[in-house]
Amino acid sequence: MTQFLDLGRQPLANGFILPEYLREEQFYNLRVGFNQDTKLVSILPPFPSKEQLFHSGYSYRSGMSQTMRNHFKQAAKLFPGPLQILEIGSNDGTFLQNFDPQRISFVEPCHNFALEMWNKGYHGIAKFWNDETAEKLIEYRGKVDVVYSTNCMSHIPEIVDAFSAVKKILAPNGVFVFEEPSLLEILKRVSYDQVYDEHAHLFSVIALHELLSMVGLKIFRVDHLRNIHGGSNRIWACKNPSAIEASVDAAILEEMGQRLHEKFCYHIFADEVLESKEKLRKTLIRHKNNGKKIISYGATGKSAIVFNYCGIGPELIDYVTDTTPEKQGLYTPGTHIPIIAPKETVEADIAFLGAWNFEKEICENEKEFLAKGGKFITHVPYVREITK
Ligand code: JHZ
Repeated sequence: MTQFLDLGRQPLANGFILPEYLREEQFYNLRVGFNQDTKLVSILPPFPSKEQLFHSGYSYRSGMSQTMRNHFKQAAKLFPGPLQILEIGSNDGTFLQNFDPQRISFVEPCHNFALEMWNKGYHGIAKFWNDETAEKLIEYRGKVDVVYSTNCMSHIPEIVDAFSAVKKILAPNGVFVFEEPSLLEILKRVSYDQVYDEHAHLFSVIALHELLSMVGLKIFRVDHLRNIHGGSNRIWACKNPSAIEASVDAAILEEMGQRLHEKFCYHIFADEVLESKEKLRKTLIRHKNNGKKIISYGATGKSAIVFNYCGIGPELIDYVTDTTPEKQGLYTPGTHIPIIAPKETVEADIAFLGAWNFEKEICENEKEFLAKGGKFITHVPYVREITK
């Protein structure tokens, strides 16, 4: 592994915290490396354990935006008819709820979410995804036609074992479909805040091709989801594809064209990250010195990384708004900015877009703020101001 990026001392990205627990807050050093053999980009140990990250107090809900609710509704249409589906990492059930409980089961390590799904009549296990969990599910419900997973595989450090367990639970003609942020898009957009403790890996199609082959799965289709979480890939893989679609070679060739298989390109990225940090800090400080009131929009895991890496705290940002009830009343990890429920309209001169991946939806909802001269600031794909 070659280290190419050091994002410094970081708290748990989703470690929203109460003031009385600030002394117990945990930190680690967030470093990222490139594996020359597999071409995989991963965070470097030591990092927090999966039990520290995913537990019954986990507060991220995938259904908190219209964009994702619509996305999962559309995605569910990909699997019509009587197919038996397993969703790995079902979170708050935004995808799963589009199906009859007879057709779908789930694996979700956060008990708070598993409980919600059980209460709605869905079958599933509140465990981490691994070989043992796959065995248990096979015992209860047999093999499945589809394994679907979004923003979960990249969260599993033992990724080859996770893929191998997927292969085990797939019926002979079963299909594995999973969505993850695209490493190519992360590099293009300098969205370094997609790197954090929960994201053990950032996947290129090149690396996925390699890793899935190791367990006997082949990619036969790649969909680019340009507007999902800053640009994601939906990967389709199975044991014996009858045909490989042109999208697979096209994706790999595009990534090779951008040199994602060579460590050099990651060093360039690291320089761009540093530049982004300096520009963002300067921009916010300039506005603050000019007497502007700045808040942040969306208490995201991503903004935890930006704030801690760039040294942005309560001296610059008055508060953060977030629609997730579980996050309101807490403080941002590491930087301790209060999180509150959103107001009717943004009450500030400037709002940093913590949830920049929902820029379109947020600008649409906050037309009044923009019309009154309010500005959003984001660092993706470069530090810029969004005005009316
Ligand atoms: P959002 C999480 O990352 C964690 P985060 C995780 N590791 C992962 O992989 C990705 O998701 C997929 C709020 N919001 O999706 C809701 C508003 O307040 O960017 C959410 O708390 N107002 C599993 O945390 C947050 O912003 C709004 O209008 O970086 C968005 O979080 C909208 C649209 C959202 O994920």
